[in-house]
Amino acid sequence: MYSEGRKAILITYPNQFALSEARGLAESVGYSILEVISQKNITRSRFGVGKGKAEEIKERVAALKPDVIIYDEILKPSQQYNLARLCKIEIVDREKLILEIFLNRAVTNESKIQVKLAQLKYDIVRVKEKARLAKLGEQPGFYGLGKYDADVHILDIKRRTTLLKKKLQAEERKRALHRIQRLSSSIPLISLTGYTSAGKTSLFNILTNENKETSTKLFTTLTTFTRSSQIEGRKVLVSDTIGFISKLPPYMIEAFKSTLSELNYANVILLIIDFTDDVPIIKKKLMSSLEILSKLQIPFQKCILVLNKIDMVKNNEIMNKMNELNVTENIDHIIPISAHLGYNLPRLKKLISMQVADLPSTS
Ligand SMILES: Nc1nc2c(ncn2[C@@H]2O[C@H](COP(=O)(O)OP(=O)(O)OP(=O)(O)O)[C@@H](O)[C@H]2O)c(=O)[nH]1
Ligand SMILES: [Mg+2]
Repeated sequence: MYSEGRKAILITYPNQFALSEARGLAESVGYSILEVISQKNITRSRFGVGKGKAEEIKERVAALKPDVIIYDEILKPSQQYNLARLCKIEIVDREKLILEIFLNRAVTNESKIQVKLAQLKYDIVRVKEKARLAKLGEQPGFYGLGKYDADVHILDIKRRTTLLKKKLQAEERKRALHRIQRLSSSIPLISLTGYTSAGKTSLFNILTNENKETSTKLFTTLTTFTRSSQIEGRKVLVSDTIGFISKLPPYMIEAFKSTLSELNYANVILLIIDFTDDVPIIKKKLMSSLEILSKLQIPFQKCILVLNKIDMVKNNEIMNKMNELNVTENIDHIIPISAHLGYNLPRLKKLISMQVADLPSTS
């Protein structure tokens, strides 16, 4: 794994959602968290945290000697540099952490190129900051960013970016060709989507008799994977997709747009929710999922909200939680299921087949 065994101090917000998500992200690339420092406001201008807190972090770094600080926000290069210089340690901000995960998980050519492009975008703003500081007479070792001459580095990044973009276009053309073939066959496409770890691949495997990897780690699936299957006697295509996460940097949505845009071609979207979470967390995850769907201009009428893992939720709690969620104004169809036990799968299939009933049939 990318950062297997690297020790980290984690800086995050003082709430369970932020903490467990940040810990999940960090641990899924192999970091071990030595200590968590939480603070209400971690978006201040100079260090992210306030000056006093920054000094406290410096002391904890000196005492615990971690390899990195994981900072659960997207930092400006100047903030990242200030904190790195104060604490004399590499700062892995949320953006960098997500990049590491993607780098670790990308398997197809397309996703590998997408991740590399996103990484170059991340690097170039930092190299530019380095050049700016050098002009001011600073000696900016960025802790973790190489020590090359900034101008050479910028040229090199630009050259690599152009090359990768060309390669990405070629991959996108392949994907578009597949899509045209699929559209012309007019077989309905069912896409599974939702927050990372909600159980998309688990449901995909049952719907298609596949055996794709599922795990408790975040972002197990990075690549859209499509298989044909039969639902209620009708031939359909089922697509498993990359999971969502809160505070996904906008250019990463951009980087994964061609992967995500597969959702635009779906006839039915199964928006999967991990129903074992507490209601406030479900709401947050649901909101960030809906936000990404609306950024992709996907109409919510196409969605079926699938509340998964109800084998882990008590019967009386299911109704209570559904009432508390109160999302019916956005989405017409809601169904609790268990991908593990197969509970309610026949009903889900019935719902899907009703949604595609109006499409012209080829089989
Ligand atoms: N108890 C229970 N666990 C489930 C169920 N469905 C999935 N899981 C577990 O939830 C975890 C995540 O499942 P995945 O299917 O990998 O989730 P995913 O949405 O594909 O996740 P990413 O690909 O990482 O975005 C795994 O440990 C599954 O075993 C379910 O119905 N009940
Ligand atoms: Mg998956």
